[in-house]
Amino acid sequence: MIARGAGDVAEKGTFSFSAQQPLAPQGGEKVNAPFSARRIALLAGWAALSLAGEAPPGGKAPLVLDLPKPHFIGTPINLKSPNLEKPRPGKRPDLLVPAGVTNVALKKPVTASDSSPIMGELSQVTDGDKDGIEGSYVEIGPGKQWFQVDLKERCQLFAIVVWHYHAQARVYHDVVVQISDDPKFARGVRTLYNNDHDNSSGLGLGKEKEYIDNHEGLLIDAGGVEARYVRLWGNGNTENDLNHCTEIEVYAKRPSAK
Ligand SMILES: [Ca+2]
Ligand SMILES: [Ca+2]
Repeated sequence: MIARGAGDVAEKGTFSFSAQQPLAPQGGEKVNAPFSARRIALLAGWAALSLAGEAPPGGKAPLVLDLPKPHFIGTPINLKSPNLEKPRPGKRPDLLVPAGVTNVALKKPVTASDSSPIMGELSQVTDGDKDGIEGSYVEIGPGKQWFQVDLKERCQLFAIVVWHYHAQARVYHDVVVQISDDPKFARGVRTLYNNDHDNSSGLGLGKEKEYIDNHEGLLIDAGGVEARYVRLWGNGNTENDLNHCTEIEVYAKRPSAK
């Protein structure tokens, strides 16, 4: 039995699951699941370094994410989409970030191409709730749309994490993440991620693969670029043509922290 929601409008697809292995905690990340003692010690050690404001050896350490609970396991075998990535063997590779980065998107203002959500509120994109349950996502109109976060100041960005909706296995189409210092994205736009392989959204040909949204979210290496605004584009998903967002996190250094 698969949870339904997030704009389901028809019995469009049936998913089944071929593997039943529980998801293991990911390196550099924590989930609501048991930890090994060694792993807790590693995380505690890194937390102590962060609190002390000291860079670990090499100046960087794996980004530690507070991941929500998984809602499905295994590989959906009937989920078809062009340009879909192959199942990943093992854990997601760690993303190394400088000490002291924080989620500067938390509680920041959110706008969207559709200012009247069908379900939820735009503020839910940055409210810190990443759960894959009813009531934890905002739904906006069909087709090509965007969500945008105003960080309120120019920050140095190292990682962006996006959760669309993860109560059910689905693929969101034409995922493009851009940054700019212009709230209208008319100038100075840089694209950090684009999986629109056929340019159906008209933002340029994307080199990334489509992926199945899950509790891990999409982790994007921002590489230290500076910007005030982050925009997440989308163009429907494998269940319907609506657009959803559960949370956007932006791990960055504020100007005062440099
Ligand atoms: Ca949220
Ligand atoms: Ca496309």
